[in-house]
Order: sequence, then C-alpha cells, then structure tokens
Amino acid sequence: MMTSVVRKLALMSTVSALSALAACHRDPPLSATTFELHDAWVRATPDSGSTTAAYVRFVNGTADTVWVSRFSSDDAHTVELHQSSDVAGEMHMAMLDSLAVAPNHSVTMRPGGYHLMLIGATHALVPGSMVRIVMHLSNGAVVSTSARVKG
Ligand SMILES: [Cu+2]
Repeated sequence: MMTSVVRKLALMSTVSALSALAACHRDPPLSATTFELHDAWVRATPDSGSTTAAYVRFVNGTADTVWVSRFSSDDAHTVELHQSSDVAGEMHMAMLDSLAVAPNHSVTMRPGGYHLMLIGATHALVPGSMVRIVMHLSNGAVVSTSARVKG
C-alpha cells in the first residue's frame, strides 16, 4: 500500500529527532468486540510551522481485518498517514493509503513508526487543546477521536 511519495525525514522539523522504528504491535486476544481508538495525541505545532504529527492506538476487537484510511481534521488542511523507517541509516517517511489492523490485534502509532501528519494546521495547536481526527474504516464506518495536544 506504500505510495511513491517518500520524503526525507530531515525535512520535517517536528519529527527529525526520531530514531526508533515501530512495528505492528501484536497483542494477545482482546475482549473488546469492536474497533476502538485510544490514547490519541498530537505534538504541538512548532513556533515557526503548521505541520506536526499525531498518534493513535487502533484496537481491532472484531473478527475481520480493518483498514483505516481517509484521515481528516477540521484543524488541519490535510491529514496524511505516514510510516517512518530507517533506510540504510537514514530516516525516511513514506505516505501510506491505509493502515491494516488484523483481527484481535492493535497497532500503536508512535514517534519513529506509523503516524499521522497534520499538514497546514488552521491555527496553532497548543498543549492542552484537543484536535478531532476523523477516519474511514473498511467496514464502512466513519469514526473519530479527540487527540490531546502535548508540548
Ligand atoms: Cu510524517
């Protein structure tokens, strides 16, 4: 699902310090029977920029793989799904079309791994405020989460 758009992480000041690569996090079977969004947070926008990253933990308690795609927010012009990776010692970001969450598994976005890029924030995202992020699931549902802005 990786697109041809690959950008050098060094160009993104908000995430240039990241180094760890996060992979799909495989959990033991969950008791939940639904698809849930947890622990969403956004890094505050830098003083001189309107681009930042957001992180969400996706918990798929259903019996089917769920693909998450088409992210948006009223607080940013564009929301893209990205994956950071280490390519020959250099950190890169790739834009993805969708994120697959296997049945009874979770995927945790974190610095250095999967993340959402909020591009063109419509206002400064200051610590303590909340950013609503909307996304579409492959089962047809449209879900959202409120992400807390952290400094
Ligand atoms: Cu990114």
